[in-house]
Amino acid sequence: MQRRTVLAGLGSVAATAAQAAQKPNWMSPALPDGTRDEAILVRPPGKQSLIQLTDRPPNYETPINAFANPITANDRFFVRYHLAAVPTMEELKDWSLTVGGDAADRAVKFAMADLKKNFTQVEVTAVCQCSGNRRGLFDPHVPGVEWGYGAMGNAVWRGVRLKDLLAKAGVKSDAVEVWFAGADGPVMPATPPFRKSLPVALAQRDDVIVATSMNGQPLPHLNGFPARLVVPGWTGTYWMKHLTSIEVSTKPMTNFWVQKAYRVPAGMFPVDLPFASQNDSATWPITEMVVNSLIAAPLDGAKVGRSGFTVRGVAWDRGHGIKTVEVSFDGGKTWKPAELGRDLGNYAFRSFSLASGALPPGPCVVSARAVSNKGETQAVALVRNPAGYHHNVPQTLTVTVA
Ligand SMILES: Nc1nc2c(c(=O)[nH]1)N[C@H]1C(S)=C(S)[C@@H](COP(=O)(O)O)O[C@H]1N2
Ligand SMILES: [Mo]
Repeated sequence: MQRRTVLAGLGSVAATAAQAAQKPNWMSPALPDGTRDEAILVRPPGKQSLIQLTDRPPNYETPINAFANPITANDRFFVRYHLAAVPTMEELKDWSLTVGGDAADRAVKFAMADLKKNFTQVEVTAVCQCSGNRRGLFDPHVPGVEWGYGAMGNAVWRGVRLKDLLAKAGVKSDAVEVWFAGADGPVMPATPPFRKSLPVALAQRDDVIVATSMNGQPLPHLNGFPARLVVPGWTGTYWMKHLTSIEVSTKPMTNFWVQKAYRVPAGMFPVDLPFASQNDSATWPITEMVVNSLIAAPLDGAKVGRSGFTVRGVAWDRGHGIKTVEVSFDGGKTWKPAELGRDLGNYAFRSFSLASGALPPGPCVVSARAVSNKGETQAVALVRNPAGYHHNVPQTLTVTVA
C-alpha cells in the first residue's frame, strides 16, 4: 500500500518534469510549476490561441510573441473575469446603459443607437493591463491568478466621452465618485457582484471613454461587448466590461472589490491623481500603472546564429510616455539604447527594437528596461506587496548562440 503510494508519487513527479520540459517558451520558466502544468493553449469563441489559466471564470492570457505588434489584435487580447456568470451575446442583445445616482440631477437611459447618433465619437489608443500581470513571477509566490507576461493588451478604443454621458444626467457639486456596474455576475448569490468606482475628477477627463469599438471592430464578447469603460493610464480593474449602470455618487463605494481587493500599501507606487475618497492610512487602491517593458522576440530559450538577432518589444507607463528603452546583451553589464517605433500616444505601447550584432557562441542573456518621460524607471528589485501587483522588474531571457 505504502509502496504503491510512493510509486504513484514518483510517477507523477516524472510526468510533471517531462511536461515541464515540453512546455513551449510562451510561458516564463519563472512561473510556479502547477501553473505551467495546468495552463493550456485554448481558442475561446472568437479568439486565436490564448493561455488558459482558469476556465470558470474565464481567465486567458496573451502569449508573449503577440506583443511583437504594438497593437494587440482583438482575437489575441487577454480576458479577465472575476465571476463566472458572463452574459451571452443573446442576453446582451437588448443592452442599455443608465446614468443617474444621488449626485445626478436626473436619471437617463441610453440605447446603443443613442450612443452612436447623439454623442461625439472619440478615439484613444491605450494599454489595458491587469494589476496582477506577472503575479506568477513573484518570488515568493503570492495567491491569485498566476499570470505570466500577457495579462495586458493595447488597442485603439472608440466610443463616447464618459463626461458627455454624465453631462446629460447633470453632475451636482457634491459628487465624490462615479460608480460602475456591468452585466456579468456571480453564480452564487453570496458572492458580491463586481463593481468599481472612479474619482469624479478622473471621470470628467476627456480621454476616459465608454468604448463601443476596439481596433475598428465591435468589442469582442469576452472584452466587454457591447460597451466598456476605458480609463487610460489606470490598471484594467477599472475598465468595467458589459457596462450597464453609471451612478454619480456623494459617497465612496463600499464593497469587497474596492475595500479589500485591489489595494496596495499607501504611497508604495507613484500617482498623479490620488483616489482620495478610497485611501486609508494603511492602503490605497491600486490605480496608475508603473513603467514597464516586454521583450516579445526572441523567445526565452531560442537558438540564434552568430550573426545575431533583433530584440523587439513594447514599453508603456501610466501616461507620461516612454523616453528611452535600453537593451542589454550581456546579462545587464552594459546597456545600449534601442530604437523606438512610432508614437501611438502616451497611453499606448511604444515599440522598440535593437540588433545585437555578431555574437560569440554560447548563452546570451538579454534584458530590456524603459524610462518614462517623467524619469520613472523599472524596479531594480521586486517591489513586494501582498496581492502581487505592479511587477515591473526587467525581464531577462537567455538565447543560445550557435
Ligand atoms: N464586468 C466586468 N468588467 C471587468 C472585469 C470583470 O470581472 N467584470 N474585470 C476587470 C479587470 S480586473 C480587468 S484586468 C479587465 C480585463 O479586460 P479584458 O478582459 O478585456 O482583457 O476588465 C475589467 N473589467
Ligand atoms: Mo485585473
